[in-house]
Amino acid sequence: MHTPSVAMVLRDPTLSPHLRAAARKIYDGVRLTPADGLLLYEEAPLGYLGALANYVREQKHGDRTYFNRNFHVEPTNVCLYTCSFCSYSRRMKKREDGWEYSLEDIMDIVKKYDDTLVTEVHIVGGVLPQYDVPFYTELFQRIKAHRPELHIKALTPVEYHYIFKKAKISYEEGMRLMKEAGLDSMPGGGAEIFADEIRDQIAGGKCSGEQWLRIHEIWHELGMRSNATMLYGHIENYGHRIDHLEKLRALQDKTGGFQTYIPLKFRNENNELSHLPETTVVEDLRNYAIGRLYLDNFDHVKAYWPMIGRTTAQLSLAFGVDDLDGTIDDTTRIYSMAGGEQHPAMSTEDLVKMIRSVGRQPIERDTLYGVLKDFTDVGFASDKEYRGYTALPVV
Ligand code: V47
Ligand code: SF4
Repeated sequence: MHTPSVAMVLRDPTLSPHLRAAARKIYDGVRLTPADGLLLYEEAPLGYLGALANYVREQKHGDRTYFNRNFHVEPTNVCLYTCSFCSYSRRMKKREDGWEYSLEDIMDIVKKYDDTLVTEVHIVGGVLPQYDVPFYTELFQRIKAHRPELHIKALTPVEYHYIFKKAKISYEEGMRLMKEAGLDSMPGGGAEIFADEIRDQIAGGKCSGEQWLRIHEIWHELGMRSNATMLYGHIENYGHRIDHLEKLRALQDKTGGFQTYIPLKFRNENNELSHLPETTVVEDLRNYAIGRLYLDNFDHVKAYWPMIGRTTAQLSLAFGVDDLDGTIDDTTRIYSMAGGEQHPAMSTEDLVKMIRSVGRQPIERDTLYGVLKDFTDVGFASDKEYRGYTALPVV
C-alpha cells in the first residue's frame, strides 16, 4: 500500500469523533453528506485524506493507472468572453496577438498526426462568431472522413451555449447535430465554480452553472459521455467547492454519463487574478482526495499534469487519482500561458515510467476507458542503457 492503511486511521485516537465517523462512513461505503465534505475540507489532515482516498481508489482500480495518447487543437486564442482567471485569451482588443485557424488550418494539424498512434483529438479554444454551428459540424465531419477511428472530444457548454443561441436552436437540437456530425465526447472544461456569486465575478459573462449542467445532461441523454472539472484555488471558499461537487454528483446519479472528474488548480500568471497566491501542493493533494471521496459515483479522477506539474501528478496517484492526461505533444497553450508546463509533451515511455516509478500499473486507455495495452512489463529501447540496481553484477 502507498499510504498509511485505513485501519490506522479508523483507530487513530488523536482524531476528532467527527473525523473518525466520516472515516468509518467511507470505509463502509456510505455516501458523504455536504456537511461531511465541508468537515473534510476544513479539518482533515493530509495523511488521513490520503489513506482514505487511496483506499477508495484501490477498491475501484487496484494499482491500475490510466493514460491516453492525444493531441490538442485550439482553433483560436481570441475570445469574446472576459474570464478573469484566463491567461490564454488575447481578448478582442489584443486580437493581433492571436491566432484564428480556418477549417483547412485545423485539418492540416490533424493530418500531422496521420502516422502517429494517437487515439484522441481534444478540441477547445476561445469563442468567436465565425466558429459557429456550420463551422464545427463541418470540422467534425471532415475529421471523421479523414480518420474515422480518431475520437473527437470537443468543445464545452461555453461554446455550445453560444453557438446554439446564435443559430436559434435548442440545446437538444444542437447536441443532436453535433452527435450526427461526429462528436464522440465532451471534455470537462468551462465548469469553473457553479455557484452564481463566484461565477458572476470570474466567468466573464459565459454560460451559467445551470446551463453547463443542462448541456451535459442532454448529451448524456443522447447516450454519450463527458468529463467534469472544477477550477479551484481562486476566490471561492470550501462551501463553494462542496456545492460544485454536490451538483456534479446529483447529475451523475441521474444520468451516469460522466467518466472522470478533473480538478484544475488555478494558475496565476498573466491574468487578472495574478495578485492571488496559488494553492500549496498540500492543498492540491487534499483537493484531489476529497474529490475522490465525495464523488462516489464517478469511476475516475484525473490529474492533468501540464497544469499541476509532473511531481505533483505522481504524488496525486496516492491521493485518489487513477488517470493521467495525456501525451499531449506540446499542443496546448492554455496552461503554459498561465504558469504551467512551458512545452507540455510526454512520450508514452515518459508517462509509463512516471507511473511505474511510483509503484503503479500503467494502462493505455482509449477516451471511453477501453483498455488498449497494459504497459506494466513492457520494455523500451532505452532500458538497455540503465536497468537499475537489479541489473548490477552480484559479487
Ligand atoms: O475551462 C483556464 C481552465 C479549462 C486557467 O475533459 C485554468 O479531459 C487554471 O477543461 N489556471 C480548460 N486553470 C481545460 C480543461 C481540460 C483539460 C484537460 C482535460 C480535460 C478533459 C479538460 O482550463 C478551462 C478553465 O477551467 N483554466 N485558465 C488558469 N489560469
Ligand atoms: Fe474565453 Fe475560455 Fe478564456 Fe473564458 S476561459 S476568456 S471562455 S478562452
